Amino acid sequence: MFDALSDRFDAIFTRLRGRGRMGEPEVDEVLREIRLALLEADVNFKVVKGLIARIKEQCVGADLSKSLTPAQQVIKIVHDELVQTLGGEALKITYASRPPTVVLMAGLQGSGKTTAAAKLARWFKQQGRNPLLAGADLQRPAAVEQLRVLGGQIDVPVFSEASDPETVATKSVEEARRLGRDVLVVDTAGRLHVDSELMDEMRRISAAVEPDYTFLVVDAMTGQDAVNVAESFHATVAIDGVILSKLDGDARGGAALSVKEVIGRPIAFASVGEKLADFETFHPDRMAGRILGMGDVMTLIEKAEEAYDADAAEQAAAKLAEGRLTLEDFLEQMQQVKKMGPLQGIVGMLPGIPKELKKAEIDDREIARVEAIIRSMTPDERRNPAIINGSRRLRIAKGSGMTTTDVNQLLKQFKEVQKMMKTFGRMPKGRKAMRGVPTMPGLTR
Ligand SMILES: Nc1nc2c(ncn2[C@@H]2O[C@H](COP(=O)(O)OP(=O)(O)OP(=O)(O)O)[C@@H](O)[C@H]2O)c(=O)[nH]1
Ligand SMILES: [Mg+2]
Repeated sequence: MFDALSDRFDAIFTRLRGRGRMGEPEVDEVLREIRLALLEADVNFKVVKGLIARIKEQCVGADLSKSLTPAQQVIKIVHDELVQTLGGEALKITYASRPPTVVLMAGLQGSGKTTAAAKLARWFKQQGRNPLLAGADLQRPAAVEQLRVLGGQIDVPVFSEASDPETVATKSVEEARRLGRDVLVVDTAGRLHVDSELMDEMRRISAAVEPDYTFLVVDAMTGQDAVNVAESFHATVAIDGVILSKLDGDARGGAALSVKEVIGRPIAFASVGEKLADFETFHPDRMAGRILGMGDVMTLIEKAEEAYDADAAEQAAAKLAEGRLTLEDFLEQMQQVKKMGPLQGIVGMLPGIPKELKKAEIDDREIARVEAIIRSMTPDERRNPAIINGSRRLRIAKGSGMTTTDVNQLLKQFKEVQKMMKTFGRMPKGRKAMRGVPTMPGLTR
């Protein structure tokens, strides 16, 4: 998502950096390019118009002609304005003083409501809450079952019954109180289009549960219609926040980004895949950074911390500092990296990584091969690779189904990592910033 837009900005900024002083004509030219890039990414034209006007106003106010690095200044202005357009700060949930905190899901058919309801429940669990899911989509017989399956995966109970959506919603609040559940996420039925039937149902459910938050799930692939849909829902049930779903798709996505500006409610969460863990708080600054090609270090670190065992990290760090990294550690690190999900996702978030590398296929199978080789070694060999002679090499190659060249290559690679780690080890010890961020053996090739 946003790849095309990100590429465009990359090109614009690269050209911009080559510039010296800038007057109004030069600024206008850059703004024209930015405007076009946004429109091509399907950002709503009214949103683009406002954004460009604000950027221009600031560029002029900044008196770029006197600035030593006008390019940097322009980039910063564009960045800050984009952050504002995306909602400024990330949404913080305020929990109801009298539980449960009720969250109502709204959205068109297939937008990802049910999936997002379960993802949200998982997220609340991670926040130390005790959620209950309610299935108030009684349109499709399979809808409640779908929710139950998802609830089962995250160990969150699901309440529903064969009556009507309003009754289910009302009873689910009572059920949450009875079970001592402090958050209630209510899934609702969607329609293909916004129609009076859907709006009536939403209005009735909303009146029945008096939600603390009504989240509108918007499929990032829907294009300009997303803006109209958001306006209709907002007029009916007062949306508190937007959940952008399917951000992992390859649509241009700009329309979804316009929703905040149009209804004046923030994007609260981003759904970035089909797995229940593919869900994150939406951070406007990080998203702006990602779009403008500045990487997304914070999300990366959060992801790493979530997946990475802190103790193992500290032990590994201590070994690194002493230059005692063994192939066993190497293997362990690799498994940790694997836990973080497809490498490509992570590499894309790193700042300063050349575009070509971001696009390059980073092959998880490569990691599997390295793993196979290390697993075919004896513990002694893993700890002290120097003892691996010709016959051992042959045995390891056979055992792992690889060639001796593969084994040699890995050993050479490991030596390089070891050397690199020794350099790291000379850095002051206990650097907090390094904690939880594993080194990535798969990337040292
Ligand atoms: N790739 C991807 N697929 C998603 C995402 N969110 C949902 N999906 C998929 O989109 C499809 C529809 O999702 P649902 O959660 O069932 O959508 P819904 O809004 O509840 O649909 P209705 O109940 O029919 O209105 C499912 O196949 C999901 O797996 C996402 O973030 N990324
Ligand atoms: Mg559903």
